[in-house]
Amino acid sequence: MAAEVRAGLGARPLPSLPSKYFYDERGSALFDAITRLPEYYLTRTEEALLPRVARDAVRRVRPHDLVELGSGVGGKVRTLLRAMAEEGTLESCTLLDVSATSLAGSLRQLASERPSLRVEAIVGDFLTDLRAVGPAASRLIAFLGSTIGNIHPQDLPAFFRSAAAILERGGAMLVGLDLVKDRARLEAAYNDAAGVTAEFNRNILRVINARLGASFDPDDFEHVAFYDEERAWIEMRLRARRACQVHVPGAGVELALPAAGEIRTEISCKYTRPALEGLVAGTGLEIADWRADTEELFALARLERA
Ligand code: AVJ
Repeated sequence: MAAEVRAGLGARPLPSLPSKYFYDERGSALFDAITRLPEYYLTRTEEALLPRVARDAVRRVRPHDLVELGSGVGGKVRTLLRAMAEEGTLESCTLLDVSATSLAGSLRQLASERPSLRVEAIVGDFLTDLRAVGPAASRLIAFLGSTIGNIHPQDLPAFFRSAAAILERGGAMLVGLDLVKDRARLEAAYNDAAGVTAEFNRNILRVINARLGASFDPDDFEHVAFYDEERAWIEMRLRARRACQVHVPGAGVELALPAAGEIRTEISCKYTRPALEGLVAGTGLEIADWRADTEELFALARLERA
């Protein structure tokens, strides 16, 4: 963490922080509140698509093993497990998430709901720690909720290759993707009227304070979120309301920000089917199914191991 924060805050012209550090206990609760906001169409649209897509994927792959990447606090894993149980294929499940707290909660819930299920939890980063997931003959990976949006498109082919490496032939990954759409709709989802996203954004500074002894005052920072149409991503930043000098002793960093100086805290990439096809090509995976809602707000893609 110290090395990542040092590299991020040292970047010029735009210092940044890795978005995975939003998710301490408070950050995970704030994100959970975001998923229920009227402006945030992503979660409810995906949840409406998932039962059918899950059933079709399970019938096609017949997975004994489910791996959920970035599982968070949601109930999506239960929809997938139910589909596997109904088809009689369910044996084991691995959850991988950066938040030990939300993993503990999911584990407790799964243990009480499915006492015979073999469950494993890995505290880790899906970009670097997929090798910690052991082999399985017939596996479905779930990478839902548009979490893929946090991966820089440049890094996606390597990520797809590492996912292909934990799948046998016929295994598959279900990916939830937020789709390119009009700017107003996208920007509203990241600038909610109740200010929950702003509080979520500022929470990353509290996490850096708590874990690296930093001296950020979250009240000194204003929430910024805008759609970069050329890169097809929402970018979130924190903008200093006044000049500030921040110490981050745990990372050996001194950060001087001028008034209105910005820190990038997240990218959230928006996709089209052709854009995804271009990034999947040659990685050992291929798009086997693509399902979107009628408004084409969100899609679930099934990528199969070729
Ligand atoms: C959890 C990465 C899917 O990008 O929409 C929500 C995080 N950031 N509001 C997203 C987020 C601001 C979210 N993901």
